[in-house]
Amino acid sequence: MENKRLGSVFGPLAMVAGVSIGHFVASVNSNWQSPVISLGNRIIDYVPPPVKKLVINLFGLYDKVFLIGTILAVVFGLSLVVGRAYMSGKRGVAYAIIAAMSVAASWAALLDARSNLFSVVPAIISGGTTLYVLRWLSQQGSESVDSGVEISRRDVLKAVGVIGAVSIAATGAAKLFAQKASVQIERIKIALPKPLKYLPNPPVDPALTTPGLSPLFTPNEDFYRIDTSLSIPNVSTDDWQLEIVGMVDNPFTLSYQELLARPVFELDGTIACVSNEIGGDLVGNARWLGVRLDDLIREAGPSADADQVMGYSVDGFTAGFPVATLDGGDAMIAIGMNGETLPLAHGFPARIIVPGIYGYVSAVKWLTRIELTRFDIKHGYWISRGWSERAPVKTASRIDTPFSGDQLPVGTRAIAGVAWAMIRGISKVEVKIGDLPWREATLGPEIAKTTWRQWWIDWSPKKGNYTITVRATDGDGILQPQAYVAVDPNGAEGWHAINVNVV
Ligand SMILES: Nc1nc2c(c(=O)[nH]1)N[C@H]1C(S)=C(S)[C@@H](COP(=O)(O)O)O[C@H]1N2
Ligand SMILES: [Mo]
Repeated sequence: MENKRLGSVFGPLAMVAGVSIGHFVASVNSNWQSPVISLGNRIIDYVPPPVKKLVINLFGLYDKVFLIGTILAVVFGLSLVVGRAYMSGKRGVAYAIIAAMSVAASWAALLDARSNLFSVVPAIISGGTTLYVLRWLSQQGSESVDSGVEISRRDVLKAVGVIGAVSIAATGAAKLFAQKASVQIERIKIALPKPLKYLPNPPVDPALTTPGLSPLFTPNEDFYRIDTSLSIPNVSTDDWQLEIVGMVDNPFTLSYQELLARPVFELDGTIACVSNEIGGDLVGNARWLGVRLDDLIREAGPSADADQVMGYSVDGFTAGFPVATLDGGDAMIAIGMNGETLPLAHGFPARIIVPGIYGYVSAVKWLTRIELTRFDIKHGYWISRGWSERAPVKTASRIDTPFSGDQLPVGTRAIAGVAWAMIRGISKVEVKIGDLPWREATLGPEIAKTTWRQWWIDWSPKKGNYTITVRATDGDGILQPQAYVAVDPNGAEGWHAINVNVV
């Protein structure tokens, strides 16, 4: 095999070894991050909002897979160049590219929220490994060329390379999983405190008798997940703490045990993502358990000038909402979700839940700091990216069943769905089928004004094509606006309509 072609094998092999070693090294310290993940996080930070939107639209929930895939593809491309340059004697080019990649990964690591100077270690070891393996492979390669038993030697070499790389990657992954598992085990062992007063048991769920209707409470496994984090932060409660700081007279810090020792209450609350399109499913309802946020802030003695409560995540995400929201509201630091300790994906050990405000300006997961500040001083993560500073949840309604595009047999069925207008509540839902007048739907139980409400009507259609539209009226008697408004900058507006064919 000529040298350049050998380089096309050695370069990628060396890079695989480097990347997996970097991954592995990162897993030994919970504040370090795999270089590929760090780079991905920086891309998420800096990519212009229109590009981000395009990717999310194109790949939906797979946007992160796409991002990581793209990074790996670029790394692979560079590794080809590195290998071929190295094997054709242009070692300087190979060294320069590897060094540049190490520097880029180090820079990405230093900008990680939990970084310190040592956070560059995985990136540097990653680059060093790549170089070392490349040199080693090229020495083996030249031996095989010299000795004239090229083919078999080369095959053995490949096998060694592949097996080595795979085993290293496996070790790294195993290490990462082990770490995640330890936080999972810690989480499972936690005994949540009991609320002073339990909320009544939920009523019989109408979804049990209406196939296709969303359950009143969304199971944790099915709950939508939205965050900017490429890997779910594994936060051990041992080194977690919650600070209450900023424009307060008595800043203080709570450990997880201290947080659990405080009085807790239950809240039935629906949370929604501002990016939820009309008819979309970035919304869910849960019974949260947590500590009253207004009590904590009162204890800290907030300055009268502070008008914003800003939450900080361990991953650097921030979101702020008006201090005034606390008055008469049930904002909480949630530690439990639907009878379980808060799941890792939903912010373990603690997150903020503020009824009636979109998640991106309130619901900080993996919470570690609450700061009293001012809107004219600090902006949360999404504000500089073009989203509104204040974003109360807009009234919305959704048809869950039937599904748009369905072919349905003739017969009686339910048209059903959910409507929400946290914290105003829902007073009426109406359904329009074709040209017929609006029909008022039956409403499910109102367990709280902070939750969505299920609705349904019976329908016995003849054959034909039908457009079905839904609209809701909130607890203040205000009808959901009909005119379509896009999700940015502060939430979609418009009536959800579907088309079905009865055959
Ligand atoms: N740390 C962190 N918290 C976050 C976010 C994030 O990106 N990072 N996203 C917010 C947004 S936009 C929404 S809609 C909710 C979603 O909460 P869920 O994933 O539990 O459904 O979390 C909020 N909290
Ligand atoms: Mo969101």
